Amino acid sequence: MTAMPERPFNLDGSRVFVAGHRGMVGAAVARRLGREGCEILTAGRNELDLRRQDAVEAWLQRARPDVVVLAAATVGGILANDSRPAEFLYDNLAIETAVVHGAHLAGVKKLLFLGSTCIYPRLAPQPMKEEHLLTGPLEPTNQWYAVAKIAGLKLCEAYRRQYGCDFISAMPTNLYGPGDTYDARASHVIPALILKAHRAKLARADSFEVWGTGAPKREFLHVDDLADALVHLLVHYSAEETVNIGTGEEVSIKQLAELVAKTVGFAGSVAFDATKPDGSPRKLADCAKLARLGWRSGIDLKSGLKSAYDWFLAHSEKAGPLREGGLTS
Ligand code: GFB
Repeated sequence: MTAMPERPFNLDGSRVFVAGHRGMVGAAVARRLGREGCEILTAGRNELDLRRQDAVEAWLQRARPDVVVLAAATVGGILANDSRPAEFLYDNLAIETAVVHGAHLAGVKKLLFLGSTCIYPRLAPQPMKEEHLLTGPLEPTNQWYAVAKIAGLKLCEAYRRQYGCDFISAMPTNLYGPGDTYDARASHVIPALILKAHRAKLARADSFEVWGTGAPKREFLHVDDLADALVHLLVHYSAEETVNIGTGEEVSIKQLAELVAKTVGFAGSVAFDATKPDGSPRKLADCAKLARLGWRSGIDLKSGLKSAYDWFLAHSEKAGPLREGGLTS
């Protein structure tokens, strides 16, 4: 069953706290909310550490938002997840407990928590439905992040059940777009491959490196599409169960690498490094529930990659071929 509220939630004139507004997702949400006639509240890292319960509670009591979009998180690609387990678990748990509990105490009317489709079992049936949560073991490379995100969505369920809070959660598939983090080691696959293909083009190299076997399949959602879906859910969804957000389309990492090479204008080949992990074999989200709620993705991968590369080029003075680190938002 798809639970639509009796009346849509009215964002017009409301005060919306976007937690994590400097990240790719938070920034896209703030851009999209700019069209809704609401007042957007933000707090920079130097002003508020979202992992500190007391500080978060005090800030929320002062700011009194009507709505909270919890887009703040410690995130990264497969290697960052695998090599920084304590940060991925602790930071995300601490942010969630501080913000969800603080929002309850401050009388927030609606809260939207963001997770990831890595909450589903590694070998979940494909496409993965919301009901597949907690039906099998997690993918080991991102189990820490997944456990934290499962705790976050359960917090929303628990506060709804015990205190009647209108707290909802959404699980987007792999994201990309303007404002992404570009770092050859720490970022997700799309920004990493854009960076590597771009550097290979500038260096006139024969190939660029792609981790793993190229066989895993992924579904990619442009962050502006995500932001649009989130606003739709804020207005039209009110129930315990989480909601998947995706495009319904998947590509292999090999196909993705070729598409990135084409987008960047790199004519060489790709070199697979099979010593790096593949991670989940497939992660396709079943978005039938979101479709029943009246939302579908509108940005295809080809045009989305172009907009991501355009953003990268506009911000890439720091990401030349000789630089080891990357470009972070
Ligand atoms: O985007 P990614 O790091 O995340 O990797 P996951 C996706 C696939 O791309 C994996 C391959 O099979 C990688 O081995 N890949 C190929 C690369 N070349 C590269 C590269 O240069 N960099 C990266 N990063 N990958 C993450 C989770 O899993 O997905 C997070 O670890 C989160 O917790 C996020 O859920 C959405 O899809 O494997």
